[in-house]
Amino acid sequence: MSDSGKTTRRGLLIGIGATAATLIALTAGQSFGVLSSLNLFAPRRHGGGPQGLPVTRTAEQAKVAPTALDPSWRLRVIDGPSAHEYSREQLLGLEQTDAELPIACVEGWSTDASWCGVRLHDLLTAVRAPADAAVRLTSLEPKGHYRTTTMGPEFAHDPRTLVALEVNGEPLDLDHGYPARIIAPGRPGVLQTKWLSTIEVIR
Ligand SMILES: Nc1nc2c(c(=O)[nH]1)N[C@H]1C(S)=C(S)[C@@H](COP(=O)(O)O)O[C@H]1N2
Ligand SMILES: [Mo]
Repeated sequence: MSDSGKTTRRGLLIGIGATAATLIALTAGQSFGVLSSLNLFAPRRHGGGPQGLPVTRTAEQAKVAPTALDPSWRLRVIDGPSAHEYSREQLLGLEQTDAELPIACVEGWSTDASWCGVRLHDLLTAVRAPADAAVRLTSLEPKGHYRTTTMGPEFAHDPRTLVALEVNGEPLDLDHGYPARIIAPGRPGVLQTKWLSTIEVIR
């Protein structure tokens, strides 16, 4: 009985080891193909990035570091002729809201995080955007597939949709979208725009 118990346990451990190795091989192959390198792989591991959250595209890869760190950065919220500009400090001076929301990436990971920032709805109200307004979000990225996204009113006015300034109790890491990013419930990770530059009301 005890012998067969040991065998079973050993068999199980080998099984788990094999599964983990297969998973790593599959994940590495899927994400990087021939470009696979340990350096690139490390930050993408589940929970492996800064602030306990993976990173898909780093600030360096997106070439945003100089503009994102520039003290003259402003978030512009535009509705036709009505425009407001906010420094990060000014955004921090507005009412802050907490939201527990996941980032769910199509590459096969999803991680919960505690976000804090300004409700997108509040910023839209400040430019007198209608409650059914959709918005276009633009990143500081000079180019890239996720530089610009649009967001329908059901997300733009959700009370949990934030222009996030902090994650997990700390100012956003540069790789997570400093100085400000979008986080909204029920949206794929690709639409959670990092390094926000402009929010435009679509009329
Ligand atoms: N501007 C910009 N935002 C972006 C991306 C990007 O490449 N550029 N990648 C998206 C993808 S694919 C995901 S899954 C999430 C990941 O956010 P994180 O790196 O903070 O975990 O950011 C999204 N926001
Ligand atoms: Mo993603």
